[in-house]
Amino acid sequence: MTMDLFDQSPEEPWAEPICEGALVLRRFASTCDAGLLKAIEQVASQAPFRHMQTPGGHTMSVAMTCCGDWGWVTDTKGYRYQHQDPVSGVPWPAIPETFRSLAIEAAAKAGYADFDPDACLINRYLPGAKMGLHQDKDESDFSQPIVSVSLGSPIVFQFGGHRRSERPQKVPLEHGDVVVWGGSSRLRYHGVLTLKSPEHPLTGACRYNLTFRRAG
Ligand code: MD3
Ligand code: FE
Repeated sequence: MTMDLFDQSPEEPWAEPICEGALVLRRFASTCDAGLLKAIEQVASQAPFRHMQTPGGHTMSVAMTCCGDWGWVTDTKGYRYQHQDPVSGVPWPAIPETFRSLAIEAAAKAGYADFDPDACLINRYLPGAKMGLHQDKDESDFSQPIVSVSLGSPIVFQFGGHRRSERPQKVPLEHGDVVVWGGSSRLRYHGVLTLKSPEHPLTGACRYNLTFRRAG
């Protein structure tokens, strides 16, 4: 194999456990990054990114869209999964095959051989966007993991405990990192610190996060 200082080939992925049940697969998505970004554009052309309202009446700084049988929505009535995009009234786009195969492969690496996501939430962070500490508990079966994929600008992820008051640990997440959150980590509080403005060659000053879930 030839190698030189200008070689742009991606690094080999490696695994880092964060805690019981949570495994980071560093750079696991870096070889399929361009295809994932193209698929995000395709989903967003049918179901555009929007800033949803929290039940408390605040507008989220993170823009979101969904694909799959179920999409996660929030408005003044609360948080829930539903089959239709509330903006257009039509069903969410299907989960692109590039998304699905990556999520299933990552879950299998972490020991979840039968993960079959029916929901994918796509978050878009521009500089200034953040996500406060919360739990993901709108899904029906907490024995199923959540698989998250980070693309574009790096951020600092906050990983807390089972109570909001527990001080979170900081985990930097970069382009291509995939995390599988299962077992006793599944209901831990988590969030994302404010995106600064580091540019990524493929996305500019933008970060996307895909989360694959079994909602129904
Ligand atoms: C830990 N998204 O969409 S992904 C979310 O980067 C969300 O956009 C963040 O939290 C983001 O709900 C974080 C990582 C993540 C996702 C789900 C988890 C971590 C998790 C569920 C349980 C524990
Ligand atoms: Fe979450």
